[in-house]
Amino acid sequence: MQAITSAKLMPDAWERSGSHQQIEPGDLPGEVERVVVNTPVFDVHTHQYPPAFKTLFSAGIDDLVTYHYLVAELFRSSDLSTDAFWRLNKSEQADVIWEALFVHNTPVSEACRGVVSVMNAFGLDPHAPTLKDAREFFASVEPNDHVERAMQLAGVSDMVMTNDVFNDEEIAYWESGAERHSKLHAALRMDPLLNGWDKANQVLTRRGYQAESAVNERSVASARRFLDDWIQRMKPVYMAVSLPDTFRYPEDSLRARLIEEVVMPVGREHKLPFCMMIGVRRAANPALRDAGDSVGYSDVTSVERLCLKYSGNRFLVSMLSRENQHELCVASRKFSNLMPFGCWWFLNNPSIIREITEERLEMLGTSFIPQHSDARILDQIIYKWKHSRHTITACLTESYQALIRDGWRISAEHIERDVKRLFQENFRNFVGLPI
Ligand code: RAT
Ligand code: ZN
Repeated sequence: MQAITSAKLMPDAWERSGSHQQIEPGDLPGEVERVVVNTPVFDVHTHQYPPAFKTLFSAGIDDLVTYHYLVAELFRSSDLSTDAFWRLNKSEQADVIWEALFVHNTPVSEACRGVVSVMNAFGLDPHAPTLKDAREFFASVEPNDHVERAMQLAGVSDMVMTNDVFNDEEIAYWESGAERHSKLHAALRMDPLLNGWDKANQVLTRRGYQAESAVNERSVASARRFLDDWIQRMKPVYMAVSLPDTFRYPEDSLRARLIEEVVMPVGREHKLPFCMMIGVRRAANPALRDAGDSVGYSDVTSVERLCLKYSGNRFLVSMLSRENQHELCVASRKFSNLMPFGCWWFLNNPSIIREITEERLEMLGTSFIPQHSDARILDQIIYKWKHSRHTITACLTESYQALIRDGWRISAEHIERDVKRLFQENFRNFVGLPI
């Protein structure tokens, strides 16, 4: 009795929300779509660079059509040998792919459909027999304007880059003070450090950070100093690595020692989350180069052990295998220092995004980061976000419909709050950027 009386005195969630504009069930899909389409997104993992990083800046039709996802698809629809393909220059490669995948076949795959979507966004004809007009169009676009236009068309407010501190070409731009872009945030990527210490220690030594093949005191001190210096220079929003499906923690390995003695302390000191993308089997077919990587089932208990032992560190985690997604949701329910993000690479297909996003909504509410674009070519943000928004709208609509069936009244303010959290706030809070 007591409980009922006090419950009546409390304003209910509806009144607390300050909104009285209940959405009629028939209007719900349109309303969710309106909010999802109009809420700018923080793209938490891309391979973008500012135009001032000239050779690394990638945009336009030849880059789009030679995207490594499409290179892999070419060899399923063409007799050309990989050797012959790699002997062609980029425009010739694009012509071959265009002919095979867009002229002689219907471009129904996700990566092909992406090119169609981008061409339409710029008023180009995806039925064109050649790439001539598209080339002329992109040649006329000024790179800085191109970045602004692509971000605006994609509804992207900010992007996180992938900044490989072991890549000599990239670090030359940083050292020369090449102009940055205020909406392109750095991410300190360190794959060689954790996946190939045998070479990484030589790079460190060559750059003046004396390291040895053993992970001893001297190597650890140098590696930490190296990261400190690059954090100072890049001001990254997180440190990142991609890891193979065989990644285990704890284990008796150089990688585990480097994580414990270098990455974790540096992360705590600089308050930087550690982003782990787990499950890639590099060079499954080396002849395909960048397109030759594959996927493997990984171990989520290793992630849990890290989250438990390093409760003062934060972990952004994406896993490549579809079979790992449910376990990653369960792990995220146990550890608030774990933030699952995105539908990575081979998962970035509508059918799988749908499944993963529904699973996450059911198990984590709105406390996750639904997607990242992984865009390597600037224009890809347009299609990747258009496609993801379409699927996220469907998932959210279904969640709200279920909630309405259970007696909840939904308002535009609820939807706006949720989408803002998913598209901006979860990431900003996790990495410590202002909302
Ligand atoms: O999705 C991709 O383009 C992959 O080749 C990788 O870049 C992956 O996303 C990574 O960051 O390692
Ligand atoms: Zn990536």
